[in-house]
Amino acid sequence: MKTQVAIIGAGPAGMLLSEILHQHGIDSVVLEKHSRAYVLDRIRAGVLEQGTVDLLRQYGLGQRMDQEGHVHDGMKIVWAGRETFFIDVKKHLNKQFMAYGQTNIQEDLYLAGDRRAAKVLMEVDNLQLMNLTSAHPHVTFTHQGESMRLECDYIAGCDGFHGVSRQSIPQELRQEFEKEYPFGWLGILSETPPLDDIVYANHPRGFALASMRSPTLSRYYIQVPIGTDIQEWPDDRFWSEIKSRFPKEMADAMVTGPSIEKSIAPLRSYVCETMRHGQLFLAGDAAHIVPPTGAKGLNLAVSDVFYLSRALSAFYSQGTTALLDAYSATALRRVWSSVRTSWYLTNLLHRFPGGSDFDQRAQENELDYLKSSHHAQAALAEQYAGLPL
Ligand code: FAS
Ligand code: PHB
Repeated sequence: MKTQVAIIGAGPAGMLLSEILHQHGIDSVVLEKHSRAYVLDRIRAGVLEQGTVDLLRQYGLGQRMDQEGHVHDGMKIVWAGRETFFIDVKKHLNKQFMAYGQTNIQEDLYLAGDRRAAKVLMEVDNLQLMNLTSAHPHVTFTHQGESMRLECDYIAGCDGFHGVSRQSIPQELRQEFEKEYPFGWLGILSETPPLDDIVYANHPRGFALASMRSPTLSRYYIQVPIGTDIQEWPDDRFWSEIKSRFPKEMADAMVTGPSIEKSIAPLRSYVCETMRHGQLFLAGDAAHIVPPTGAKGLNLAVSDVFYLSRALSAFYSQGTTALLDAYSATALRRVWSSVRTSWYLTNLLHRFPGGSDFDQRAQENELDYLKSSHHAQAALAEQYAGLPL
């Protein structure tokens, strides 16, 4: 097989890149480890920055999002059950953000791929990236029991944190930055009407978050200790706990119901510097992980794809490699901005086991400053809404 760009991974990064390259007349083949059903079964992100929304609309991928998504002017922060304030993104930046599930985006991307008969091979195995520093790299893999070889000009590593692409960069060329947080998020999806706003809660019992996927689908999270066994959290216990972490009027407004999905995600940050090795370019979780506190993971995957697709389009249309050569530095600048914002919000809103009384007072003062300062709220609004691409 031969193509211009081999894309490893059919998650949001891989499928969005394939779609944008196609619209710029660039051929690609997408190679995915799992089945489409498996990929669609994963419940993940829910909040889209304005830049992500604009990019999806620009490439004709926003119709269902605009019909079913929920546009927000800002998000609420509640603190120890008493102080509530609204980070008004619309007022400060004249921007909004969209609540629309990653699962829906994934479905929209697969359907767009089907409409153009995209070359997406699912359930490939034993995938290896070869000759990355030559002008003619290739990928070997097995598919439906057959050994295959895909010749290409470039490889986009969109295979997530546990993929093979980042591991194909020699260790000595990778500078890696990691931070593990001492807690996780227990999340549920329920077919119940959500609260009107996305609400982040800092409470002595721990962090909590109220979000949504549609007017009839709610997404809630609570901070839980590392190593929590999900079997210890039947629905009744979850609902009682999350209500205890919100002010009474919000807790009373929460409509409870059976969970249709329940999972625990660890919180960590990771950044791989460099995002390029020879003809291999990393995009999305393959290169970086952020805690979901800032709703940045999926949006970072989209910004990587924006920069990489722009660079590949410049190469194939004008023969210039300047944007390809600048890709890693350009993408990493935005990655670190989102990593820092996610780190700031995670420290602001969670209760750290073993945290000192000093840490607690400093956190409370930060919340008090944020509540009372127009400038502090504008700065957070700018970061939460997403910096310009
Ligand atoms: P993905 O991991 O989504 O996709 C990578 C794809 O590559 C997968 O389909 C995988 O099967 C495939 N793959 C892996 N190895 C391969 C191989 N060797 N060969 C071929 N294919 C291979 N972000 C938010 O903004 N908000 C959230 O609330 C949020 N919650 C999350 C919860 C969980 C449990 C996880 C894991 C992540 C969450 N994220 C969240 C982040 C998430 O949305 C990612 O940022 C997003 O999926 C990134 O997309 P991709 O880079 O495409 O990676
Ligand atoms: C979600 O709706 O899943 C969500 C919202 C905001 C976050 C993280 C996750 O910060």
